[in-house]
Amino acid sequence: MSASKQSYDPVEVTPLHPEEVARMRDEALGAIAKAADLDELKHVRIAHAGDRSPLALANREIGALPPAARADAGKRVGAARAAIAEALRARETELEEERDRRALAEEAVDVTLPWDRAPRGARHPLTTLQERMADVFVAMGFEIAEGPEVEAEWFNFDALNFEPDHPARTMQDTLFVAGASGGEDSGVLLRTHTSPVQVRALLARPLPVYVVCPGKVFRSDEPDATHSPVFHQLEGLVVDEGITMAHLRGAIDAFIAGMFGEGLATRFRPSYFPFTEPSAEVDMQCFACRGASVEPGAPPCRACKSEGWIELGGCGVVNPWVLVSAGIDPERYSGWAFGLGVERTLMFRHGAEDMRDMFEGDIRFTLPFGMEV
Ligand code: FA5
Repeated sequence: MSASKQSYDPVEVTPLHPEEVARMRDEALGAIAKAADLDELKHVRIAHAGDRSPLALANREIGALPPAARADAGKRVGAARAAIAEALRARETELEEERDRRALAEEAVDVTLPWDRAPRGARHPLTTLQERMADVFVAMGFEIAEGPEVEAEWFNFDALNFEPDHPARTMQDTLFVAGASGGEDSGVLLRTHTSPVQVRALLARPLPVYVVCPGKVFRSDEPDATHSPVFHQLEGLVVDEGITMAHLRGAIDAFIAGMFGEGLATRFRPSYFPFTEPSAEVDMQCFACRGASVEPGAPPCRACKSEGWIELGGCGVVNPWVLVSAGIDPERYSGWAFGLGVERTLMFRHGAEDMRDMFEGDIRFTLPFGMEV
């Protein structure tokens, strides 16, 4: 800093020498020209035109000059600062234009490209799983059979050996289609399982019959985490000569290997269905923990709720009365059948906690299953 005006020492005001002012100006102009973008220019502005820049500091020295020298020095410094300000303005305009040009090029939209008005849809995970389950049997030589969702009571119950007073026939379990009188005596209902397709297939096809039937079924169940009033089943039916429960076990094992991989055990637990005798509930060893989660201290398993086994559905040897209903000689032919729940399979196969997510239509549930069309 300079001393008082009276004791002016020319050595201390070197910054005001014409060469020095010119050097500071040229240095600033060089830095401005070199600034590659607006950010860099901002730093150059602070360094060469800010309050602490060399020329601003030199400007403060003017007061320390003898009065005769002040005007000259003031002009020099003023001209240098004006040149710098002008160069900053010009470079800023240039860099702004360059930035805008780049943004326009980078964000350019080709309005001639083809586009989809609506996002592409995909099949529901239940549909693809149902097909995959059926495919395992198709690969073993089974055919796909179908039947109506609005079904005759005879196919849904009578032909399957349900007694006239069986509780499943009441409105508590079954959704009847109102008859002319408006009551439940129309003889028409929403099928409660895919088993009526057994009888339809036996009536429509020549023997032997090897079919699977995927389809929608209806029950007057309250929706909760593991129940839905509308759900899907995969029915399987074989009727041929010499068929036993051993063939059923083999087919179920092949299905599990096809869907979940080799080496998982199965077990049959005694059960009751009017249309199979003997009947069983079929369980598979948990594919996630392979039964290990039942061991004391083992980490819990979400797939089987640490039970080690997963319930797949019902099955059994076709009751001879069903064969008789379809006009087949039970002395010559025998068969087996099973019925698996597709929603429950999706739940344990993919760790879905709540069945309601499957039909509430929120794509946050379906998207992780992929966009298979
Ligand atoms: C039956 O429906 C028999 N027709 C299965 C059968 C076929 C047995 C052939 C023997 C021979 P069940 O009512 O247990 O059985 O249902 C079979 C499967 O459907 C169950 O294991 C379960 O996975 C599924 N299921 C049953 N009720 C519901 C429901 N409300 N919501 C979702 N899934 C269900």
